[in-house]
Amino acid sequence: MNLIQIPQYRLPRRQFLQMSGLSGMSFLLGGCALSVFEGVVGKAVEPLNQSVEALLLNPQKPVPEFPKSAIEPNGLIVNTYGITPKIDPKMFRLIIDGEVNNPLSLSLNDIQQMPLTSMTIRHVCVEGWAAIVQWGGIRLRDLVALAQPKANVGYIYFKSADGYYESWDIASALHPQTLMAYQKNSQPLSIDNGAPLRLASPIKLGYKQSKWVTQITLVSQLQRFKGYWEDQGYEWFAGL
Ligand SMILES: Nc1nc2c(c(=O)[nH]1)N[C@H]1C(S)=C(S)[C@@H](COP(=O)(O)O)O[C@H]1N2
Ligand SMILES: [Mo]
Repeated sequence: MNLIQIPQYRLPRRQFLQMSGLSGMSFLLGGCALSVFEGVVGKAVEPLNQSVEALLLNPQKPVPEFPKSAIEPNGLIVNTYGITPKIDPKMFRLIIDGEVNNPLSLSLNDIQQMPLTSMTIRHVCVEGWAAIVQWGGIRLRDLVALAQPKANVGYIYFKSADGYYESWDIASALHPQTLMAYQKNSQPLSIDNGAPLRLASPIKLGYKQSKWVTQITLVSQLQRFKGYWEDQGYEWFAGL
């Protein structure tokens, strides 16, 4: 393995937002602010070409979290584009496949045996609302490591039981606070919020955070279909 020291690619943008006084304001401004940011810093937020091995060996810096006292118990507004799927937790399997040496089919029990990570973060919906939520689940990076990704992996697709689909850059997917969550505010996740398993991360807008995830596919290239909202014109990277 040819390992080089990877710079923290998110840092310049965070510094920019802090310096410009825009940090924390962006979520209030909704979609327009995002396109302004795109114009100003858009290129800076695209991930550098970091190898999957380097990202697994050198975790990125975590984003500061909120204290538990900041949780807004009813803050998260259910936002589902279509019909809410009903998944029998006993029948549920999470498939991890694609460019991996060890494809996986995991039960909910398998997933809940893995180390539980809890984080209190802000969920930001592009429609102009935000909420501080606590999520509990497993780190996506631990799942990806178990599947043994091939060196050419650069992107990751998420398929959901309601037909929703998403794609992320591998650096964001392997961020230590990108979780496959099965708890919200210390309770089992509700069906409306994505049970049995959903994405949760402080580094991406709400629409990147797929609910009812049943399949995770690692790929080398971004495909023609990028995501349910992205394919209707929403920004793909959607970083916070
Ligand atoms: N499968 C699926 N995941 C989804 C969505 C959806 O419609 N289907 N909506 C997204 C949007 S736009 C947001 S803001 C969050 C909302 O999560 P919540 O419904 O748990 O509040 O889920 C995201 N994940
Ligand atoms: Mo959203």
